Amino acid sequence: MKRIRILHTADIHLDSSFSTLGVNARAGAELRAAQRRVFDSILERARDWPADMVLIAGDLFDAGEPCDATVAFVMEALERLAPIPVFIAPGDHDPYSTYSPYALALWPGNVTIFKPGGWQRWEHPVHPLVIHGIGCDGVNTSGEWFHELHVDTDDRVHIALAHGAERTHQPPYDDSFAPFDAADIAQDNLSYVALGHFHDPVDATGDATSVMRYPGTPQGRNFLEQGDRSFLELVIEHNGVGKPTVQATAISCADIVFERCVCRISADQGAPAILDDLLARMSGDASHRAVQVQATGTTLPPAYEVIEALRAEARPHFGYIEIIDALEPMLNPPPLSTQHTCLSKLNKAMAERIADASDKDEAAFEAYARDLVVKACRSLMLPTHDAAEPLS
Ligand SMILES: [Mn+2]
Repeated sequence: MKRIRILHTADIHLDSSFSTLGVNARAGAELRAAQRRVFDSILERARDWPADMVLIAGDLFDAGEPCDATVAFVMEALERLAPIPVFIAPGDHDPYSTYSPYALALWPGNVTIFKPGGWQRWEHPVHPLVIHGIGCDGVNTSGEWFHELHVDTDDRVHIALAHGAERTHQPPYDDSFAPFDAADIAQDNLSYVALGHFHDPVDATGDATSVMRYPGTPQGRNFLEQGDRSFLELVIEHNGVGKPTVQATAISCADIVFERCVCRISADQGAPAILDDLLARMSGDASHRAVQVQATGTTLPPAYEVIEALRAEARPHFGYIEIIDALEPMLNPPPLSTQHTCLSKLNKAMAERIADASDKDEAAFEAYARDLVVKACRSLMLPTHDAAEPLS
């Protein structure tokens, strides 16, 4: 019985800009550092397990021409892994082109980079094992190469490595680069297809005769990539007769976990208490959480100030935090609604404007204007106004 251990990862997207998150430079640098830590930890696991080989199914880099320091970081990390062989099939974000780092002659001897333009094969010098791989060229987006692999009918274990979108598992928010059907590549003597492109883990095997998996991105990059992330550990067992068995296990590895939560804001509960509540609700260490908080409740001064204070106080505790102001305007805040004062008349007029607003943004803007005036009147100009006798 021959047992082969393979580590399969993809879509690491080193050097992402994180610009769509709207993060500042410091947070962006921290998230990029997290991507590197995750990459290092995956290779450390490959060394300790130990894996017989590592497969990287594309989008190792976020762009075709990553910065030199990142390329050097990857080359050094992979060299430390020697003699464990590493196979890379460049993806649509980091295609194999003239100016790509993949075209450099500096890659360590244990690294094989598959080129575009046809399937290449790597035959193990000792074991009955063949790796078939192909890279993206940055131009061809058809996925036609998934039809073009022909695997020998022999007693060796055959594995394919490529980047593209299996049609039946295409998520609605992802682009459909290099679309193909599992049946296009599946064949009797192909044990495993190591795929990359989808950022959530996907088992695309379906009815196919070959096992096909996407490990997903090992480090989330935005709030569509929430929760823990993983890479795959594969154990392929082969006794030389019949089809080898493939067992795939997802191993958690995200350094910073993205998650969303809802937090009810009330002015009588100050920012420190809301922050304590938020920290208690985190599933892990807050400094390794990127959190998007939906702040709900009804606005009445000083609720805006609570959100502002919460933003400032929460920032040092979290890997990254954004607080979305989803407060609803309060049309008739007490005690204005029951009074007969200039301020209550102004509130009534503004409440009509808020109610008549054409959209949510305009309503929020009118409510904010109303709240500023109410607050200014109460704190500066008319300190006793709210104490006026209610209408009977
Ligand atoms: Mn991709």
